[in-house]
Amino acid sequence: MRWVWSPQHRHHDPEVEFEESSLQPAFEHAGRAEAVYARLIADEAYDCVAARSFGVDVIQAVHDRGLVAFLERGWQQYQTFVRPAVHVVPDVFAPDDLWRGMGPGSEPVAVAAQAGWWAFETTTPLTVGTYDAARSAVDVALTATELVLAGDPVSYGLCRPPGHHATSRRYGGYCFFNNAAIAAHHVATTTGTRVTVLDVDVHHGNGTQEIFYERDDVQYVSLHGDPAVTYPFHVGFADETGAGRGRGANLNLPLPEGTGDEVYAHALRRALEAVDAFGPSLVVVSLGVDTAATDPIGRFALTPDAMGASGAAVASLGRPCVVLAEGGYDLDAIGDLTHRWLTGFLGD
Ligand code: Q9C
Ligand code: ZN
Repeated sequence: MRWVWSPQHRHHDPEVEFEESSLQPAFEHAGRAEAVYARLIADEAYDCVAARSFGVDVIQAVHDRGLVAFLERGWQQYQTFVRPAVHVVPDVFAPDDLWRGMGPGSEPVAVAAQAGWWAFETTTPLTVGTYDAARSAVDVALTATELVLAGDPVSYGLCRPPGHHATSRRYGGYCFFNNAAIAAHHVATTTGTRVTVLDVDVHHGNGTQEIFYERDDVQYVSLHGDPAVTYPFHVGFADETGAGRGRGANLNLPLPEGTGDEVYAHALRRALEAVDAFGPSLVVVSLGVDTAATDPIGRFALTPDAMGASGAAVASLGRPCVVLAEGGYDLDAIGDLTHRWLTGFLGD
C-alpha cells in the first residue's frame, strides 16, 4: 500500500489546550503523527510517498474564504494588535442570536474577537505554524486521493492536524481544514461520480456532515459516541438524515459509551450496507483510532484486533478507498492501531 505524509505537520505543535475548565497538556500534538510514521515506515509492505502541493483553491471550494484568510494571518495579527501569545485561543464567541437582525453579522473589526468568530470552541489553539501544517494535511489528503484516482485500490494519508470537526465556516475539535471533505468534494466534482465519507473516528464528524448535508453527490456515514454524552454534543444524532437534495444521504449511528468489538462490528455492517446502497465510485475513510479502549479521550472499548477486523470489513465493500487519519491520542498505541487497521484492509 502506498501512503502519504508531510513533515510540515510539525509546524503545528501546541503544548496546551483549554478544555473542561482547565489548561491541559495538548492531546493533539506533533508526536502523534511521528508515532504513526514510525510504525508504517518500519513495514516494507508500506511504500511512503511525499505529499505534493495543491493550491488554496481546493480548500476554498469547501471553506469560507474568510476562514482561510483568518487562519493564514490571524496568529500574526494577534501578536501585533492584541498581545504576544504562543497559543491564540478565542474568548468571545459569536452565536448568531447575539447579532442576527441587529448588527452586521460579519467578522469583528477587533483582532481580539476574530478567533471567536471563526472558532466554535476553545480546545484548538492557533500557533505560529498552524496554517502551514493545516495546508500540508490537505496536501497529504489530496496526494493520497490522486493515488487512488490513478488506480491504486487503496491509499493512506497521514493527515495532521485532523479535519472532520472543521465546518465550512468554523474551526475546532483540533481541526482547521476538513481534509476528508476537501478530498471527497474534489473527487465528486472532478469525476462527476458519487463519493462516500465513512467516518469511524469515535467523535462525530460534525464538519463533514455540515459540508455535505444538502448534497446528493456525497454521502456521509458515521459511527461514533452518542452526542448526548460525547463531543461534539450538538450534532451527530440518528435523526439527522440530510436535507433538500441531500435527504437520505446522511447516516449517523451513535453508540453508547463502553461500546465493545461485537456491538461495533454489527454497527459497521449496517454502515457498509448503506454505503453499498449509495453506490459510490470511491470511499474516503475518516480513520480515527480513538475508538480503542486505551484512548485517553474516547469512551469506546475496542481491542486492537477490532482495528484489523474493521479494515477488513471496509475492504469487503470492494470499492476504491482513500483512508485519512483523524483522531487517536494513545501515543503508545496509535502506530500499531493504524497499522492493524490498514493491514486488515489488505487482508494480511
Ligand atoms: N475531555 C478529534 O478526534 N474535546 N477531535 C474532548 C475530552 C475535544 C477530538 C474532551 C475532542 C476533539 C479529531
Ligand atoms: Zn476523534
